[in-house]
Amino acid sequence: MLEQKKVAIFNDLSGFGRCSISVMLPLLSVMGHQGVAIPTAILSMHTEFPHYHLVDFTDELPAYLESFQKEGLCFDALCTGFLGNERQVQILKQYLKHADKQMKVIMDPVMGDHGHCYPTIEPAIIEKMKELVQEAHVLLPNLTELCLLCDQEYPEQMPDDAFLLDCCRQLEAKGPSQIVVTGMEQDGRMCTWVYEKGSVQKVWNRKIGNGRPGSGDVFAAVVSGSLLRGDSLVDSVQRAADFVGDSMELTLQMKTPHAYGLCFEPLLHRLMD
Ligand code: PXL
Repeated sequence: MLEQKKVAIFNDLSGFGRCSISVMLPLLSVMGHQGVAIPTAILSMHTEFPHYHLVDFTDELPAYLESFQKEGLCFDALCTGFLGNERQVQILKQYLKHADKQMKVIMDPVMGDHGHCYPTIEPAIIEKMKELVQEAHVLLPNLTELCLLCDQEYPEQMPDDAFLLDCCRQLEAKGPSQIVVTGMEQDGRMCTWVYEKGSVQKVWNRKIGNGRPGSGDVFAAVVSGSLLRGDSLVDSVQRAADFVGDSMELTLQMKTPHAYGLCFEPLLHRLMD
């Protein structure tokens, strides 16, 4: 590899529990890229642990981001994840206004799951998020987030293709042309929808266990890392879904507690080529 990609990771940094920047950095590194942390908050552990300690980093973000611009440092890609408050969404939007237009923006619009918003997600953030996702090239919502972004009721059954296509077209009309909808289950298997240039491919996987904290971050990092290596979107999604599934299988064998996230480290070597 003669040229490495620089990937900014705009997300929180949680010490224990395998999520966000803590998992995205090693995954991007093993795929040959240089990860650059932009922490939105620093936590001793993620918020599923009752005694987590959180230091909010929102006030520091404008100067932190400006320092990259002053040094003339550009990124090949920017990955965004959980945003803790409306101001962070605003700061990110402002940064994107002046950022290099070549930078691939890959957003996981973290807001909820299984038809419900996470406790920190207030209606005002959802409205801001609708504006922010217009700046994404690649969008990785789960079904709950897709519905929130498109003002649709969350369907209790797996939605039909027409529903998903309609939502993706609606989003594409305002920005992102590559959309990956995760977290759909049918007949005991997981289905990931890959929308690109108006058409759709489905990626199927075995359902193994129940999602763990950070599995979305592992998925997003592998999709991003593969895309930056030049793989197609559907191949990147297949690789990421397989890696999450295999990590989950290993995690269940290792019998670690749910909150400890995915034990993906012993499998990192599989992403090297
Ligand atoms: O993406 C998982 C995640 C990320 N960041 C924080 C979290 C969690 C899951 O609980 O609490 C702070």
